[in-house]
Amino acid sequence: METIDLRSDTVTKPTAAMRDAMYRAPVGDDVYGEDPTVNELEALAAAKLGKEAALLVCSGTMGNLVALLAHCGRGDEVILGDRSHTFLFEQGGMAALGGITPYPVPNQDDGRLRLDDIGDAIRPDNPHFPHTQLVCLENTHNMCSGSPIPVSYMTEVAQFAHSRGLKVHLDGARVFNAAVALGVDVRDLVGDTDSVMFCLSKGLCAPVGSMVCGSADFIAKARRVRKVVGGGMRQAGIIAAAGVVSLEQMTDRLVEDHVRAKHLADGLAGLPGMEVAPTTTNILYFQITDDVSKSPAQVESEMAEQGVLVNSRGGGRFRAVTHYGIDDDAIERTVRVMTEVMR
Ligand code: TLP
Repeated sequence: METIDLRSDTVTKPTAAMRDAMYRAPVGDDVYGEDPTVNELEALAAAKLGKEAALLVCSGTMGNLVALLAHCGRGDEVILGDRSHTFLFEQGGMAALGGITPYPVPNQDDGRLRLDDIGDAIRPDNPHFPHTQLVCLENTHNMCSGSPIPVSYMTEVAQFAHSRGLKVHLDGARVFNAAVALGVDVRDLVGDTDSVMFCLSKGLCAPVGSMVCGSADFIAKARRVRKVVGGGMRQAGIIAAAGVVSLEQMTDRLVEDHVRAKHLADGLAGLPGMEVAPTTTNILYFQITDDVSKSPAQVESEMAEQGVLVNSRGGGRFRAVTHYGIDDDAIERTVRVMTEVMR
């Protein structure tokens, strides 16, 4: 029995086309700027995102950190969501390594930050306060049901931030999921942001890697920062080759993952003791209600015994993420297993 791994889209393995491209990739020393495959990937990513330049980094966490360190100096402050990945799950790297303070404001259930909350968080020019430098958004929003945030909102926040002298960084780990779900070109979604990080190694199936995109000047700074955090990779074309396949072949198919997440949501919605959050991308949250006699840990282990893995988020809340390794049969089997476990 094959395991159905719904813990994350990070579990995706490289496709046959990726392995082939990795095998054949021409490589060189990227710290000298001499890896042709890395250069190709960076040019492709910049063009896809509509930015002047792009930089390959090891991970999403490194990409966000590099972007923040390039935008901000020590003592600066960043406004971001209280449920954002950067605030919750990146070890406070901006503070630990960069002397940057996070100023969290409430994420609404669809992942947005209220403009008033952003406005209230901007520090006046006063020696008691740090300098506010940056607003960070996340799209799709991982902890807010994988919500895609529309172009109009992205523009509204960017215009507001820019009018107050702030820059905007987007944690777009799953920005292609957002673009596909909204039916827009990813360029339009990120057009008003000053920098974007997106991941190759989630739904796009590459084994390693994320990209930071922005103006040529910004990426030149980010390249320096990447080196000091140990991200100067040498023959990284082996990794970049898979990323090229991600961008050329794997973006449009993300819609299949969204349809399957919706099927899973529909299948789980009728089960007793289960509350299912709405989903429009590949991330689905569900909650085991208090009246269920089994503990969340028991539910999780009974599912695992039957070969279905999900991510436990505490308090009976679970996350299931669809991806390239999950087909229609896997969704049907998951619903069958959950029906049995919840009986
Ligand atoms: N998210 C992972 C875990 O860390 C939770 C996942 O399984 O969803 N931004 C967002 C919005 C993310 O969801 C993640 C990873 C990152 C950044 C960090 O990317 P990596 O894992 O490549 O450092």
